[in-house]
Amino acid sequence: MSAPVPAPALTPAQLTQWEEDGYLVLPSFFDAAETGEMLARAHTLLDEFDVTGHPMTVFSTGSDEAKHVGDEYFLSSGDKIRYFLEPGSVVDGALTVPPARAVNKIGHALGVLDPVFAKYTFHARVQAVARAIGAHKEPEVLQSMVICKQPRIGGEVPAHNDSTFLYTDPPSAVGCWIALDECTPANGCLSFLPGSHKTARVSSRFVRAAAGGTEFVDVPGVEANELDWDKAEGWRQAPCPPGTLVLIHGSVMHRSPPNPSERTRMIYTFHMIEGADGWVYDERNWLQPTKEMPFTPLYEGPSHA
Ligand SMILES: O=C(O)CCC(=O)C(=O)O
Repeated sequence: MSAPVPAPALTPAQLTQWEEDGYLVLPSFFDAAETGEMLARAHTLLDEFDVTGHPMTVFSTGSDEAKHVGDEYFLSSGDKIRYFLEPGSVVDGALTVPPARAVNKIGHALGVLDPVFAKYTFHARVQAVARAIGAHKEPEVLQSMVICKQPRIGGEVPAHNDSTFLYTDPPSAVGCWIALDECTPANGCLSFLPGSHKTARVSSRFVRAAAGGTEFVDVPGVEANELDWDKAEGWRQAPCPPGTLVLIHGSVMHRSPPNPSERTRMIYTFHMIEGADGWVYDERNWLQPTKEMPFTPLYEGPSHA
């Protein structure tokens, strides 16, 4: 008897939506037990956070270079599990809230180094969805992290597209964003500008500056985006329950507001780029693979976890 043919990971309607909108919301992608395991692990990591000796690196994402994170702790985090603080949690070099409440995000190799997050990053269902969208021949995983969006102090993520931050030539980034808590307009759910992946150019990229730190530089030959994306018509909120997987095209504009509410908005996210010949991820990018830990092929999984 021949083996049963597996059900397609995405329906034709979902694939059309992905192509039209540049993002796709897949509720119940992970069940309650799976999501609960990731959420519990994220809380354990927060509870284990010891601020002693921490350089007090805050994660801030303003497009103003002076405000963008770029110290050594950040730049060498691609093969580690490190804690970045909310700007609103540090005053005069000291925390104003308990350490577990001060963390903006934990990254950037969580999905490779942590067994729980590795299990779900390289899950057969994730691999099947990656095959279904067909964005990459040889997807490689990078920048895996928990984003906490803490109650009251969780900061804004301004409008951006991910290929600016995970630049390949040509652009190829895709985000896999997983809700671990209920995400609502009140606690800072994602919003998208549907279809903007077709019009937004990846005209700038976030790199290591020669003088140290980080900066945005123009991508040669690509006309700059002139639009103020925040003022564009058509932004759509994407509230979702825990267990939802949201696929994010590397060129689609998206953002999330601050979290003034009393409820945490915890998520886990990782990204993929094309690892096949013909796509270049160069040494200028802020996030660098290391000899010990090159970016991990999605269809192989880590040898480190
Ligand atoms: O979770 C958020 O609020 C922002 C995430 C995001 O922008 C990303 O993963 O590219």
